[in-house]
Amino acid sequence: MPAVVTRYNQADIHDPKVKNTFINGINAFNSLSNSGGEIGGSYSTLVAIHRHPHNFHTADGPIGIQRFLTWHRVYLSVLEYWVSSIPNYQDFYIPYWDWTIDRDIPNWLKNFKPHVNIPNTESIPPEPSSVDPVDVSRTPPPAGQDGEFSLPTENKINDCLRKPTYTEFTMTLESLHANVHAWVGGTMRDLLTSPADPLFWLHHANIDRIYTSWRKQHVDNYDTIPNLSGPDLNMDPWAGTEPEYRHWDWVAYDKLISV
Ligand SMILES: [Cu+2]
Repeated sequence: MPAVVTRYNQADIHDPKVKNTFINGINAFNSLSNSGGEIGGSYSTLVAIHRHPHNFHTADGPIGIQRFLTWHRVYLSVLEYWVSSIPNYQDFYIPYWDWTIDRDIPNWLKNFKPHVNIPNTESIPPEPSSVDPVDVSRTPPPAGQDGEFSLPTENKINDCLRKPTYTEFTMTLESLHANVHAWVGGTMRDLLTSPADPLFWLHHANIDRIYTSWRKQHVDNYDTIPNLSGPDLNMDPWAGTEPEYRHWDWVAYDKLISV
């Protein structure tokens, strides 16, 4: 894992170099071939891991509920690890999109919709014949108008941060997070493709920031830690267990939320 990374609010980034590092870093990672042999070592194979059975959403059942936040926490760090390993991109990090304030797709990312050849298989490297080509698409409602889904409000997030137990907190947050996927629409709405959209990472960085904020306000006891044991603690396909990622110190946020 890399040394300490600070993730900033995308709206506060005014240095074009930082934005270019994000966009060009993902493009460089996306241009690596699928056949590096390292799991998740190219953008398309990393995206593909989100379609493999690693039990990390409520839809996967009770264990998925408990693994959602930690699993995605590792997933984000793995992207930062790989992209920052590419020459010239050592400063790469994932900014976060605070959709409670910025109620539209960030302008600088509106045209960043890469083409990703997602391997449609669990074997790494994948067979060339089993690639699911995706051109990132989005279908948000017109600016200023309500669509079928709405972005979570600050009030909703504050209510979520007041949930006293881990299970209540994570279930509420995952459900609010799903609204953002549905609001963006297109590639983001389908869990088989969602991480292909670069917005996925900014959205999940905000979710992780909310988790970090909640964590700060809750000491570890039976009710405030994920209810996991045995192999469910392993954040497969990567090494490391939930307790190791709970109080991570290699990622920081410029601002946390206190309620
Ligand atoms: Cu998500």
